[in-house]
Amino acid sequence: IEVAQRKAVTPTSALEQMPDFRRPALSAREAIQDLRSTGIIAEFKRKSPSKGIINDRADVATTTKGYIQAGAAVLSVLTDEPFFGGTPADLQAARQANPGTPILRKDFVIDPYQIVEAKAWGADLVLLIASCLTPEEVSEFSQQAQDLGLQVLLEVHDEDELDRTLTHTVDLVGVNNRNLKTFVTSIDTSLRLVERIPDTFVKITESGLHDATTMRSLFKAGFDGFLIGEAFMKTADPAAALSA
Ligand code: IGP
Repeated sequence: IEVAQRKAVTPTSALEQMPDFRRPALSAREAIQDLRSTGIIAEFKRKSPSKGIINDRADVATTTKGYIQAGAAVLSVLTDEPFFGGTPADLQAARQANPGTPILRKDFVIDPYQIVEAKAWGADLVLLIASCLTPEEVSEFSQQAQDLGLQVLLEVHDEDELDRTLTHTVDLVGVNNRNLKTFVTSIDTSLRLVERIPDTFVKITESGLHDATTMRSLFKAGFDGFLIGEAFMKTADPAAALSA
């Protein structure tokens, strides 16, 4: 319903007229694989279904700029309002404040229109969640993203999702440590799935990451990148939490 409403107000043709639609997208793949990269994808997230309000004071421009100064390679900005309190304006503000950094539009993409939105709002990559999509949708949507110059992060939580949906038009594969039904996070999910992801994909471990020891063992297991939100956002100064 939400997407349908936005489509009625701003048709695809209007999105295509927005200035950022023409901006060449930045490569998250390269930003993460760079030898000097920390591999950290730092997320701006106000609230979540599992934790309730995480941070309702942080400013998106200040926080995301601070993340980059503290060493983040890529930014992730929630645009889902009902569950995560994010908005399109958050993504646009992060884009403006960080012209040189790849940004992920973090949302539940279920309609190709949302991929055009992502491009028009200044994103460089989009999230596709395997558990929300058919294999046909994953390949269709990732092809469309590629046509727009956007990269794709495919999120999986188990072997079956990975085997069913992985396709060559995906750039990065993220293993979500959080079970979206029970909200329980377990690093073992990442450790189990990493060897099943072919080396042609950049490998990201997502959710529930809080300490350097865990990140080191995930790096050793083969992960290139780390998607972290709550550990930073739950503090008064999220960027300072990243540098610490
Ligand atoms: C970040 P955490 O536990 O560090 O805040 O997790 C990120 O992985 C999480 O926000 C997330 C997410 C999602 C949010 C992973 N997949 C899908 C919304 C939709």
